[in-house]
Formats: sequence, structure tokens, C-alpha cells
Amino acid sequence: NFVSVEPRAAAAAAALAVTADESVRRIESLGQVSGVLGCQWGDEGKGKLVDILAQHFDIVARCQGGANAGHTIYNAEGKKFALHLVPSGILNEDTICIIGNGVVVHLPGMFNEIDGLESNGVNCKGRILVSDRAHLLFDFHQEVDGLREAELAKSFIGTTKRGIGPAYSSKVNRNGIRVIDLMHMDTFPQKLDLLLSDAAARFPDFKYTPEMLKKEVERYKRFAERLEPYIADTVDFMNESILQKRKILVEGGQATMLDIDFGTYPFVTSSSPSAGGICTGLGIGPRVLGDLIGVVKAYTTRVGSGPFPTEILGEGGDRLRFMGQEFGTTTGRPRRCGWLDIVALKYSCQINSFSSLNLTKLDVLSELPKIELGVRYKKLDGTPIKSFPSDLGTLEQLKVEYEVLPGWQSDISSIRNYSDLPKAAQQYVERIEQLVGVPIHYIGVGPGRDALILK
Ligand code: 2SA
Ligand code: GDP
Ligand code: MG
Repeated sequence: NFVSVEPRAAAAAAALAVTADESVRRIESLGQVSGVLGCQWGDEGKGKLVDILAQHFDIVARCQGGANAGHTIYNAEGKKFALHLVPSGILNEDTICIIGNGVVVHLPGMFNEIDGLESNGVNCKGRILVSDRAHLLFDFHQEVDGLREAELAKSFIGTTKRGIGPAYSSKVNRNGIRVIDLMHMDTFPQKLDLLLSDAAARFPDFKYTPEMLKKEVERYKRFAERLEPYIADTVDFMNESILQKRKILVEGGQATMLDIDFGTYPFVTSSSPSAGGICTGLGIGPRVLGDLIGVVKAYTTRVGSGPFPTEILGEGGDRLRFMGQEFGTTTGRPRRCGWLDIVALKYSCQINSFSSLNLTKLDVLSELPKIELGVRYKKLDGTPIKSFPSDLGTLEQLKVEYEVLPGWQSDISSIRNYSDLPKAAQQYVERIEQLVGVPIHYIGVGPGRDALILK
């Protein structure tokens, strides 16, 4: 009773201003369960693509991360929304949004986000389901995140301080508290006491008092009441939806190069933003996955510490940051900027087996007379490095070889057909395809819903 299954192709085509039948068919033919994942260090523009594709899907699901994510989207009237926990499908009124078991949920933040959406005219009622198996992220996890960063001093990770690492630590440590535990308020105080006592034992600066526990338990009693209608066995819901032929779009948070296993460890987030995270974070098997779209910015950005081989320091980086308005959606932090890193992109394509790519923010490069592509890594002594290195020392010491391509130096933000792009822009797109061996089917030329070229 939550889901409307009628096709929404006509509305979607109108919103995209798509004229080519072939392009519409391409979106329509995306697999029943498809995913949108970040290829780089996040903020590639995943939210925008999810919002656009959501018009063709019945369900949009988040499978990992938490309110560290910041997905910026604009509705049909051009109003800006920054989403953190609520999936980017929420602006499409027929879409059901799932917060899967792999997500860590900060309830005060989630309800703030829902209140903000509703006060801006977005009806969320009956449209958000939260997994009973998802772990709760408490305010104290955020405090501990800050304490850990302070302890690391100069080698801090540069987290969003949203409590992500500490919440996943509680989960893996097997004393985390799950959404379903809120339905058993009799045992909840003991569980929370154990968690808070652990934090107090580990961090002398974390002041834990009995009053604190009492206050938090009272607060969570109220959250539990408000949350009850949202709680669902999302594993069953997802699998039943698959049997009923509903279309499901999975929205990745963060990105592959921040993956706990594949990223530039320890400068990573604490979840699996790559393809594997879809199965573990939603309880669906790998054989149901259809298309996976990798979202890649036409250049590279990274927020937080850690290796960034193609980073442009100084004026060049500042110029990209200014042109691309590269500031964190969650924290407002300036993002580090650099050229597109083909070695990292190829690695990301290997890990995720992307069926196609969405190249975003091509418009941001429009002013540049020349554009560089980082195509190979070499050690300082000239020895070639075959694939993306696991070793931090190697990553910090390597030399990147660049290919230099001509810029197009004209405004492309109102172009909607691939053939109308300047030849130099087409050459840039096609060189990337050639180097990574995955087709680019979507090209972003602006932040708005309509600013997308289907190739
Ligand atoms: P955390 O908070 O434990 O996940 O931080 C660990 C690393 O992961 C990075 N990270 C991100 N990188 C880019 N974008 C993210 N979301 C926000 C945005 C970030 C913001 O959309 O702009 O507003 O600052 C995100 N979330 C986590 C983080 O920078 C650390 O390097
Ligand atoms: P996400 O975390 O991957 O969803 O990305 P963010 O929302 O954090 O950051 C991407 C930013 O780029 C947002 O401000 C988007 O509105 C904007 N954006 C997305 N696609 C494009 C594009 O093709 N061109 C331009 N100029 N901006 C874009
Ligand atoms: Mg973001």
C-alpha cells in the first residue's frame, strides 16, 4: 500500500527536456535494481542523478553511511535541498524512501531533516521506512568522534564529526543499539548505560553522569514513539518489492575511495560505499543487481585529510574551488581540488563493475584553456605503478603523469544534446571513456534537474 507502480516515463522525460527517444529508453531500461555510487572521494553529484532517476523508480534506498553524507538537489522550481539521511528520492512524491540496515541513524538529525522537508512542502508521511536492524547513532558518538580527532592531533582524519566511526565501532564491537531496541524500552537504559560507560572509560574528557543517562532515556522514549510508524523489516520489504517487479534505486553515500576496505585507509569513512555495501546494507543478494552507475566529477575533490595524488595546490586549486563552488554540504569545509585521476577511476570501475558513468560538473571546466588528466602513477625513481597502491607512503611519494587536452572556453551550461557540445569537450569525454573502458551515458552541465546530457 506504500507504492504506486505505474510508469512515470512521460513526466520524467518532460522534466529532463529529453528529445532523443533512445536516451529515454536508456533510462527506462535500467535494471530493476540499480545503483548510483561515487567513484572518487565523494561529492560527485550523486544526489542530483538519484533525484532525476527517481522519477523512473518506485523505491530509493540508502544502504550505508549516515548524516555525514550531504546530497544537494534542486526541485522543479529550483529550490535547493541538502539531504543527509533521507534518500534523494524524497522530492519525487511517488517514491518510497528506505533507510537500510547498513545505515547508522541519528534520530534527532533525521527528524530535523524530515521537519525541514515538510515545512518546505515535501510530504514525507508514509514515504520513509527505517530498517529495524539499522544501528542508532547517539549524540555521544558525535562527541567521541571529536575527541578521537583531537587525540590524533596532526594526523586527524578530517571526519565530518557526525559520529560515524564511533557508531560503526559500537556495531562491530557488538554492543551497539538498533532501531528495534527502541521497541523494548524496558531494556534500553541498561544498553545505553553500557555504551556510555564504555565511552567514559576510554575518554577521560567524556563526562558521563547518571543524570545524562536519565535525560537521554527520556528523550529516546519520545523518539521511539515518533519513530514507530517508520520502522519496518526492510529486508523483507526490499525482497517482496523485487518479487513484485517494483523498481529500486540504491543511493550511495560518500564514495569508493573513502571505502573502509578499498579507500585510502585510514583516511576513509567507516562503511562500504562501493557495490558490496548494497547487499550487506539492504539484505538483497548480488544476483538481483542490475545496472550500477558510477558518478565521477570532471575533476577531483576531496574533503578531509589523506592522499590526493592529482591535487592542485595554490592558485589553480583555489580557482577550481571557486568555479565549482566546492564547499562541504554537511560541514561547509572547503574541498581540496585537483585534476581527474584516471588511475583512481579505473580502480573504482574494477571494484564496482559499473555499467556506465555519469560525468558531472563538466561546465565547471569551461573557462580553462587546457585540462589535464592524471593517467599514470610512477614511483619517484621512475618505476611504473600498475594499479592504485594500498600503501600510504607510496601514495604520498608518487609522481603522476598527465595528458594535456585543449579546453573549450565557452559556456556549455545550456547545451542538452551531446552533438552540440564543443568538439574539445566531446574529446575530453571520449578520452576518459577510452582510458577507463566504461561508457559515459550521462553528462552534468549544471546543478539543476534539467542540466543533464544523455549520451
Ligand atoms: P566520516 O565523518 O567519519 O565519514 O569522515 C571520514 C572521511 O570521509 C569523508 N567524508 C566525506 N567526504 C566528502 N563528502 C562527504 N559528505 C559531506 C558533503 C562532507 C562535508 O557532502 O560535502 O560537508 O564536509 C563526506 N562524508 C564523509 C570525510 O571528509 C573524511 O575524510
Ligand atoms: P553528492 O554528495 O555526490 O550528492 O554531491 P554534493 O551534493 O555534496 O556536491 C555536488 C555539488 O555539485 C552540489 O552542489 C550539486 O548541486 C552540484 N552539481 C551536481 N552536478 C552538477 C553539474 O553537473 N554541474 C554543476 N555546476 N554543479 C553540479
Ligand atoms: Mg556530498
